[in-house]
Amino acid sequence: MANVKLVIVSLVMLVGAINNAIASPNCTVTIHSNDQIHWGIDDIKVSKACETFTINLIHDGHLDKGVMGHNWVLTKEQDKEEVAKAVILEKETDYINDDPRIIAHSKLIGGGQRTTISFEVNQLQQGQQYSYFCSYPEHIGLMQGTLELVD
Ligand SMILES: [Cu+2]
Repeated sequence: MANVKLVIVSLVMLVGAINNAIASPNCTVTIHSNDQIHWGIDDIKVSKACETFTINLIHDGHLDKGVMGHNWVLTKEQDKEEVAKAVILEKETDYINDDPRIIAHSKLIGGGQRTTISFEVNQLQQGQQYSYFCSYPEHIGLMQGTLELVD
């Protein structure tokens, strides 16, 4: 009888574990970029259930970061234009400055490289529209997207 109870308890735990696996949110996005100033994703939804969110940025091209660099910069939608305009001047620091409106950013990479950036999800507010873009000069027009916090 004790064995039957043990089996039942084990089954209940197994079902619970499977449910958790199904319900657990995806807290990572992989973005591929290339030499054509393009990345294949223009909308990211971040689940409130994520503690941190991770972006894997991959540069599938061949050109050096000095001529075809890509990075991933996150701001509020309304801050995007001003932040992007200012960082274009920051060649020495790979087109990033210490503006507190930059919520998160990756490093600048060139062809054949990859980089990962993680940020705390509790910095984001629901109902707020966020934008991400590549801050390399002239890339924002083709390399940008929206990000929002969802249930
Ligand atoms: Cu770029």
